[in-house]
Amino acid sequence: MSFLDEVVISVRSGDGGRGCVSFRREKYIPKGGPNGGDGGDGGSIIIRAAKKHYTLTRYSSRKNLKARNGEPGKGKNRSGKHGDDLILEVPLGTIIKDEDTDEFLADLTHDKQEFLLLPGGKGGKGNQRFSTSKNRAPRYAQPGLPGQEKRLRLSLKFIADIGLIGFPNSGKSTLLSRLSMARPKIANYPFTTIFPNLGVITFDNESCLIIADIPGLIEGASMGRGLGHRFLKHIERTKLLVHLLDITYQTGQDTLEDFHILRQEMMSCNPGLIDKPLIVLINKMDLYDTRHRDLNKLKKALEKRGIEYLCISALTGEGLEELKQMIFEKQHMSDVKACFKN
Ligand SMILES: Nc1nc2c(ncn2[C@@H]2O[C@H](COP(=O)(O)OP(=O)(O)OP(=O)(O)O)[C@@H](O)[C@H]2O)c(=O)[nH]1
Ligand SMILES: [Mg+2]
Repeated sequence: MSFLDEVVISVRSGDGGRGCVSFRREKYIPKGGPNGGDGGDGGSIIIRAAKKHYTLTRYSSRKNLKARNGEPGKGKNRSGKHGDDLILEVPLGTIIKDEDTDEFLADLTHDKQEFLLLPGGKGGKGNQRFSTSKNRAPRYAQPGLPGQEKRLRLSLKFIADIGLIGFPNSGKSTLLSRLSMARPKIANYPFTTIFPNLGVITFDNESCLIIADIPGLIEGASMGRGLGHRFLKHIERTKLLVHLLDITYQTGQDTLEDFHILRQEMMSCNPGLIDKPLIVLINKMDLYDTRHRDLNKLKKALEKRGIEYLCISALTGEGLEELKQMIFEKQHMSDVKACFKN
């Protein structure tokens, strides 16, 4: 699987077709009037968001893209054909900027949302259009206008409702696979997930929320350690963060300290993340041994800070119905998108 969330491409809209210079030539009409048709307009460059895509990988080898030129006008007042538009499909959450000026152009957040990036060049007028009472036989027509070019930077920031975060191996992908139909890779070693995954949680088959699983974060992520903070941008637009803690985690520190370390890393990368509503999940409870005193300390500390938490096992499913209920209640009903199956 390949994943690409940032790419620079060059686009060019189509040239307008030339107008035609032509005169009627018919038997018994010696001096026919002008009948040169107009050139067709060049194709435009249009960007369209499509929910079937979730990476920009399709542009990894298509870096120079051009819409079709308009065809020249023809005799007998026939206009040239318009050039076909070039429609560039991108995943929801793609932000488009002019690479050379850094000007913001568009942020496509809804399925089928379109943005006209570069209009095609207008086709030139044929000589029939220039016929006047003084000049009944104009010998000129307009050239078509050229298309326009731009270098674009496409950057993807997922549109997800819920972001899963936690240390590597804490069970994020396992949880995603339990809550949705997504089948991310799961394994008992850190950094199994190297690219973000998306899944959809449905509630009674009527509404749904999009959940994003990102690669595990470690201490120093803000300085580029591990896979760094590169993928944190994919949870910037979420409304709720779900932070997984592994109750069996052995680092020499306690689980609570691990929690603070990651909060600190997130703070360094993007302070806005810290203000998002949060649910903490104490995961792998099926492995919990009552001799671990960590749990009570952890629960008390979270309670003291007013942080909502749940003890779960992503593996056995313990606590997951409660989690779904909690997520559902946390989202305002108006935020829960209707997700009609079709
Ligand atoms: N016993 C038990 N094992 C779990 C539980 N949740 C996850 N695991 C196991 O923990 C390991 C890591 O799970 P992943 O879901 O890949 O963890 P992750 O957080 O996505 O890890 P990275 O992608 O590396 O960040 C796997 O072997 C899972 O089977 C749980 O609740 N109980
Ligand atoms: Mg994972």
